[in-house]
Amino acid sequence: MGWGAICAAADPVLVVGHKNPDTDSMVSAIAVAHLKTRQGIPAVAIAQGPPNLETRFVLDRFKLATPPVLRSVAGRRVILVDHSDYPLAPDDLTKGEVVGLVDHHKLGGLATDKPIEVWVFPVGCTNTVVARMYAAAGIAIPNDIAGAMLSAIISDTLLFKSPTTTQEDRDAAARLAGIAGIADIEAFGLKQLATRSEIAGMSGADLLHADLKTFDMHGHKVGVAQLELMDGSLLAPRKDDLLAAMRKLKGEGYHSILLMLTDITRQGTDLLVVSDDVGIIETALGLKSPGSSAWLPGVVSRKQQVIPSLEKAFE
Ligand SMILES: [Mn+2]
Repeated sequence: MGWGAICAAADPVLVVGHKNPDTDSMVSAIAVAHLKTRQGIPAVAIAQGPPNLETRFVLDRFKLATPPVLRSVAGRRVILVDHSDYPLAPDDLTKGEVVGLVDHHKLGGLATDKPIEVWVFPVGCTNTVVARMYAAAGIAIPNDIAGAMLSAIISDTLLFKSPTTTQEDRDAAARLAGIAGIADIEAFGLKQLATRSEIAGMSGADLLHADLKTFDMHGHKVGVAQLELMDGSLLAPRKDDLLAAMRKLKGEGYHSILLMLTDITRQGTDLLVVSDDVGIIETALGLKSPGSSAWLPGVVSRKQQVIPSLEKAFE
């Protein structure tokens, strides 16, 4: 083993969430890094981008340090959180060594040379899985991390309204709120989710890129972005602006760009589509009115209600 390898082995494990990090990705990286370090495996949280407005609110509220932006993991041991798809992972992930996975999404094609620690459960939030890891390890969750983990569950489940929500998410949230001293989860959650509506001053491109995930669907590059607002009508005047940003992004080799404008209060999504083949999107999602925009009642989850249908349609 050369010096490089010896030094790399002594470096802390990097814990990283997906590109365009959201609150769940950032906080699960922080919480898993803390747990691993407590278990005698030095680990640090990193991120593939800066925090969004909601995550900024959460990190400030619980006085947690912002994970540094680090997009290269070559030569490092890595724990992936909140994703296992290569397009969402650091670009040079295959030059590092994945030693763990903590997630609540479909498996995204991750391959490893050695056995790894895997914690993947079909629950509403990665931090619900992290809560399970702390319980299994018999390690207490610090107050500040518990508060942020509660926020991540609120974020991913849209305050328990998303169809991805499970009883375990609710139970974990209640326990975490107790540790963090949050008496009224509903009031706290509404205040947190309101930060998503701070769209004034953001350009169409900023809004599109705020929560954009890129997928490889059977050889087709498909981008699905989502904006979740308490009042979706705030975005109505921005549609032309958003469509222009989507057309521009599509020029970067995409087959389709979808933008979900999700209205948390009305529980539905206004879907904007720019595609080489609008027909395939319409068929996949059962859109009735052809065109660049359609209202999808009851659709609020990208992961559960949009991605699987798209994957199937592209097969
Ligand atoms: Mn998540």
